[in-house]
Amino acid sequence: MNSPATDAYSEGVARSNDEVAALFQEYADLISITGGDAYRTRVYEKAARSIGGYHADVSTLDVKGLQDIPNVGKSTAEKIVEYFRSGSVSAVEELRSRIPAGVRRLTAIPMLGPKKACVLYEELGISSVEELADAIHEERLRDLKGFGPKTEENILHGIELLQSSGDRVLLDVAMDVADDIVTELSAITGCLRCTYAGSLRRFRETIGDIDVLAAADSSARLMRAFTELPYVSEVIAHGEKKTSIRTTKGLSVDLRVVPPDSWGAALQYFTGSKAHNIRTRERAVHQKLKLSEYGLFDAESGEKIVSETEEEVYDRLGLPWIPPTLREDRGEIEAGLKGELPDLVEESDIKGDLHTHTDLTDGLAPLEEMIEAAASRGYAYFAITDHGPNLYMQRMTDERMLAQRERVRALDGTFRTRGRRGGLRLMHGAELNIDPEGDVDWPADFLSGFDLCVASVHSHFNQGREALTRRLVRACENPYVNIIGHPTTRIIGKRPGVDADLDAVFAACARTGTALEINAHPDRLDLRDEDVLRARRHGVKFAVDSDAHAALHLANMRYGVGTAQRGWLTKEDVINTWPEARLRRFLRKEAAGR
Ligand code: DGT
Ligand code: CA
Ligand code: CA
Ligand code: ZN
Repeated sequence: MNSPATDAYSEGVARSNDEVAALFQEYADLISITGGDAYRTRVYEKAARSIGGYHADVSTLDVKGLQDIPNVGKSTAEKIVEYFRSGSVSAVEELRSRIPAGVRRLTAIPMLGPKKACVLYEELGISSVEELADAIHEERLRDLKGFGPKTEENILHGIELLQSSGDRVLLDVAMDVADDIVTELSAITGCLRCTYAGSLRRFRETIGDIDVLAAADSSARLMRAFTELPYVSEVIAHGEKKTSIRTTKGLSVDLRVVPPDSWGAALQYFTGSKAHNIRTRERAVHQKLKLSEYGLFDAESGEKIVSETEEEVYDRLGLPWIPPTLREDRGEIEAGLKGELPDLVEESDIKGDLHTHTDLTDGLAPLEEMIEAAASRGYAYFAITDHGPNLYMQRMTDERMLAQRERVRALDGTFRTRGRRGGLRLMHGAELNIDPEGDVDWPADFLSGFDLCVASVHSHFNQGREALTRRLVRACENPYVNIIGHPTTRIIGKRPGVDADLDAVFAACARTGTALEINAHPDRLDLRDEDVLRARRHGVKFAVDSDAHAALHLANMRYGVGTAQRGWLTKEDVINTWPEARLRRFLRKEAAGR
């Protein structure tokens, strides 16, 4: 396993171990607050202390290795593995969900544990973040036992962190709800059109609220159906033009119903972004038009101009139709005027997935099931890239990897797919772990046997900018590393990306013929849109991958493609839209420097 003595006191160790220690301390608190067994509370408190003080990075250990830590038993070890795999522990989440809403609102603050939250709730009646901020400013916390000026400062910092991420939800969470609402409303008699607009249609990585738009001659029926959806917990506003609800999960949804002849203008308006709309409205003014949520009008006569489609609206403004994922005022208006909008990559262009896992390591599905799912998506090729031996818990060996390769070779071409006449083409790869020095799991002679290698950072996120940059650049320089997986390792709303000189990494990718991944997992979307835009200017190629750990996850590809579009990428930029022969040439890395 990967815990050489040199790692022992690096910042990375401290950080992973502290994270886990804090989590188990919280778990212990939660057990005690929810009236759990005092013995279990002590078990997790002791585990928290041992982990905080342990010499090796817990994120690099497997269940067995973790049990070598004093006070860590099998079930604690499994929770640690779960944490590093998924970013959370279901048992902890379950208890979190059982404490009073007031306390829960407070524990959303990153620096505030449930014990302190309970004290604040019970002693001062504080049940919201705003009330807490007020109480701190009024210095009302200082009299409480266990609170001092330092605690106040920590909490204020936590409130800042919380407010910067806001009440937003991940793209896939909003998408699932929106897809369902659109399906339900579309089935109502009189509904002529229905779709989601807003940030969701633009595929932003997080969503503030869902904006659904429908066209109908009369809105009453639609509005009623909307408020009667089974997961509506509250009707915030109920009107003829607009109705707002909150779902049981706390998500707000606006439904607007417009007459069919203003569908195009309304869709354009409510898709946004606000910044893009300000620009389109300026264009409208120039054309003596008025563009608003109510439609497109002649500015002088006030006469409504029929605008059944967005194309008509943009055309009136002297622009080609602009794809929603570009509507952020990042140069799309200028590009549109010059006829230079990119021909964006689309999900249907994707010929295969180049980063996926099976149950040989931490995936849930057997090899055949993953391949079957890939074939049913109509892919032409598909890569299996289980973890190498250097990553915690993976139990990978040379023999296991080679045995998998034989199975992959035997199944090559045997699954029928829309994408390729001779059946789905399989590639055998690996996801290597980039260690703190930038080295990967195997020596060259073993690596040369893979069709492709993804290499990713999975620990030691806090090495410092220079070390992290060198580490990623060294990985690019490895002739067997084809794709840098989830390049910044961020987890949206939970873990910031590593502090590396990304421009140096992008330049190294371009120079060495190494692709950057756009990891399509909605928790990651890494690289993010803005970094994609920057990397693209370096001439980097990209791989949009699901990093699926189960067959269902292959469908996350849509979020990766959305992110690629937000980074202005075309088919040419994305290696897994290329025909197999061209992809294989790229994977040989020979042409690097061309
Ligand atoms: P979100 O909900 O925070 O994820 O982001 P959006 O973009 O969905 O924003 P939202 O829900 O406030 O509004 C939906 C769209 O409506 C927005 O993208 C553009 C349009 N819109 C809203 N308010 C304004 C405004 O004050 N001016 C203009 N021009 N457009 C607006
Ligand atoms: Ca919205
Ligand atoms: Ca809205
Ligand atoms: Zn992976």
